[in-house]
Amino acid sequence: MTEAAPQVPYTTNNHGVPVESDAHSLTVGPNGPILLQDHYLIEKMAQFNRERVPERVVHAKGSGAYGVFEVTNDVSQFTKADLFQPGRRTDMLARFSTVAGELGSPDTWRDPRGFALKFYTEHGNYDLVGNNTPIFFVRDPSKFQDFIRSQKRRPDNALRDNDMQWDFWTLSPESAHMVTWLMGDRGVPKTWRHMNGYGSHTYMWINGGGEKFWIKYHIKTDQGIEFLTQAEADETAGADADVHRRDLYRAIATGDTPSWTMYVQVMPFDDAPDYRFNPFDLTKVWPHGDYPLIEVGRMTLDKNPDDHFVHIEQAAFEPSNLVPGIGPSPDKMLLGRLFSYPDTHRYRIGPNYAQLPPNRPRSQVNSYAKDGPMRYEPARTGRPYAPNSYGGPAADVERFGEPAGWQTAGEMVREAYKLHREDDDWGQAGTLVRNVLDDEARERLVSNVGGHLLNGVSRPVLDRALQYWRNIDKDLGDRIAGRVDGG
Ligand code: HDE
Repeated sequence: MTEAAPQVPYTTNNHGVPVESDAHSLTVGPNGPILLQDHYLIEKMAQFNRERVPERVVHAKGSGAYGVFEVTNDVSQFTKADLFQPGRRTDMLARFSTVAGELGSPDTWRDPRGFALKFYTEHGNYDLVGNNTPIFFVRDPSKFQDFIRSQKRRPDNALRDNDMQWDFWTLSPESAHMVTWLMGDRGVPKTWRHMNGYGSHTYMWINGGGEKFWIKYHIKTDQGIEFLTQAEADETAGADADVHRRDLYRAIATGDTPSWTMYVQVMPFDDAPDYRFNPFDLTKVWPHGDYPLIEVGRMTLDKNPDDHFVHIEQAAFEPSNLVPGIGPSPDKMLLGRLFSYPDTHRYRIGPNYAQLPPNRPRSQVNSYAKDGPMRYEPARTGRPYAPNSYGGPAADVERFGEPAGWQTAGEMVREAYKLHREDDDWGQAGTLVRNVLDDEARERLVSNVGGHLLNGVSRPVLDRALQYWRNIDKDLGDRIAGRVDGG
């Protein structure tokens, strides 16, 4: 038996009992059979077999860090949310991710990036679960599962398949704006530090007087936007699949703390019905000329997790975590998401996931929930029901009783949104190509799309894809067709 050096603590099993060896199982003689009473060996093997929780069905590969959000402007006229009040500093957690790849997939695959934020506010957790894109591929939650399956692996050969991707996109023209965005420079950020985040959906803000506003979040990188070309991304995918994870960890560890400035666009509540676009359609942006950016505050990430699994893999973000002063909007995608996330957490992590370190509110939790697998926090009251006459919590209707709602009535239907006067599937995508991109960015877009289409997309999907790009912009579509036919 060797004795551990004095400064090293002795190994124990999971129950704190000192173990006899780190290296040798208990056998009958040095060559002999292993004994069932070697419960430490059994504990090691059994624990190992249970080390994984299911990976996220989307956004599996990612990483994140803790930080702080500081308010830098007075937006109290628009929201009473405590984290947005002047002078307030709120601890937070951020997680960045790719969407379609699995847990071990390269960080530099062309994909949107998740931009999930959790703010530990005085009134519980506020989660802003956005992407690095102000828009999305579809506008009805019923199409999300189909969309994701078209981006993931085929059931027969377990390969990703560009034909499948373009098949879905070209049969779903509402994807045009987002696909244009994805195929452009921002489809592969240089690092997570060099990309913007967006709330993407429209949300509601409510001020202290009960007045409501529609808002969109923009979280702009203070490091500047930088991207990788397709060639750089492909090379990096092989050289360092974890390049973005590594970059964020290194930056924070060396004190090069990244920060982002949060802005909102604010639309008066009554503008919505007659706005030129449907302001709740997730495939549309609100032009800044209509609703300019208003600064809110700065988020800085300054603390790496000491255990990735505990703090990042088990982090549970959910758009339904809305605090007083912030509400949802009639965006059908957002309303679908309000159900989906807590549901996946109960399956992926377990019903008491809210007690784990990254998810535990820093404010009081006076819920009546009790029991369930892995519960370790005692119930808050000896009488687990409301109302009770033994001092259990009671909803403060006076302060928090007003739902963040809007008026609605109508027949039950399964229909697309009613169109506003400038709503269509191609217009904003065309504006992006013509008015936002410069010549070089347009050329890279042609090259990225051409390369993608030449990689396994066959007729008739290919013909539809060329028409799709001509619908976005005739000239651009012709250039892509030239690339594909000449290729
Ligand atoms: Fe998600 N999404 N999503 N999503 N999403 C998940 O939740 C879902 C959508 C986003 O770092 C899942 O915990 C539905 C839009 C991020 O942990 C799942 C719909 C936007 C993350 C889920 C959408 C997002 C997720 C998988 C359509 C940007 C990673 C694991 C109605 C505005 C969060 C999980 C993290 C993760 C469902 C669409 C962003 C399955 C049903 C739009 C950043 O619940």
